[in-house]
Amino acid sequence: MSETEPVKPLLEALGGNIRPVPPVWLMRQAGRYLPEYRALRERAGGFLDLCFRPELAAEATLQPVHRFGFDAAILFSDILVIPHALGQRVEFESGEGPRLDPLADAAAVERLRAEIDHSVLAPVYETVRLVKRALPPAVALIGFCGAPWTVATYMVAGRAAEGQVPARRLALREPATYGKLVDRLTAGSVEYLVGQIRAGVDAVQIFDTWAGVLRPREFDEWCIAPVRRICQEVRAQCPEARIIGFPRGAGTALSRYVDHVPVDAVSLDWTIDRAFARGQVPDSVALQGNLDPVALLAGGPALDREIDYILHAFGGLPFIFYLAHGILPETPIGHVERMLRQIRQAVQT
Ligand code: 1CP
Repeated sequence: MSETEPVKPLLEALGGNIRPVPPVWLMRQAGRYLPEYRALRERAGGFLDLCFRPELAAEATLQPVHRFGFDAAILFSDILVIPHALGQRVEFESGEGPRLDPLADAAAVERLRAEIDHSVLAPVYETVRLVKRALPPAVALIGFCGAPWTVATYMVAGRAAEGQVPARRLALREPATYGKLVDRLTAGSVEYLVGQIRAGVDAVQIFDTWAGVLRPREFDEWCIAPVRRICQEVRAQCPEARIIGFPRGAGTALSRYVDHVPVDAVSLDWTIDRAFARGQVPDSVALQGNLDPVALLAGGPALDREIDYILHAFGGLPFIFYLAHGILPETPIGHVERMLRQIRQAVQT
């Protein structure tokens, strides 16, 4: 690496190198716990307006990096921009989460666009270019998409649904219709990730937030198979792509995931036993995780202890310190500062 290219600790870890101080970032690090985000959100109007206005989305992306000095920025967008780009109506009601026109049957799936509309996503790529120009050189930019199963759960139910019953019922009753939906999501996600990578993101994460509700066979067919295809097809177009998988709630299926999905790192949720996870994942795959967002919310000795456990459990491995799910809006900023101090001091002394 030349002198003009400073080391990005996050990319070092993804490349299998062990860092004395692990790189750190948080899921949903831009968000309502930050007063500057709340102010920006008010200026933007709707949530999708914020996602599709590059200057504002770039500002949201940069806010947590400027405030805390994280080792990575995550592109400010949402997994539901893909259904939007496939022609489904997507809205965000404030405080209520996403609302989509549910895909009730085969005809509704047929009515989706066959391919994503790139003009809808063009502003996201512009955000990537703006952020890249403004980021400190050692900070990596992470792009992302939702995994087909998780995105399908919102498309079929039209909202967050307990147990993801509507999507599972559709997949079981009408496998051909579900298969068609997943094929479109898979192809659209490949194009979307390639677009982000070409615009300049350093790595991408594939969020499978609802993988944990699946039976083993479903996990293999609905989580592993399409995400494997996404990774293979992205790598065919961008051989240098760095990919992080997040099969939330994979539990004992973690080893099947890392055996079959060609990821550089796997993100762990906070329910998994850390020694078990270490045993399941080969040395060639970095680990990312797995602070419980409630420990970060609680703060104090409970937070300090959790951080110590994590640093101890994943010491000596290529590892990225990460919040295992989205930061809770009521989390005090002081807890995030305390966490960073502890991670960066503990290992240096
Ligand atoms: O009111 C607001 O400002 C909207 C809250 C919000 C934010 C800040 C939503 C709505 N999305 C986002 C941004 C977002 N979403 C990011 C980028 C910002 C960052 O991380 O700093 C990312 C990576 C996501 C990804 C996302 N969206 C996921 C996967 C990760 C996860 O949370 O498991 C999922 C499931 C979504 C859907 C979604 N979008 C928004 C909400 C509230 C939800 C969850 C709905 C639910 O199931 O309850």
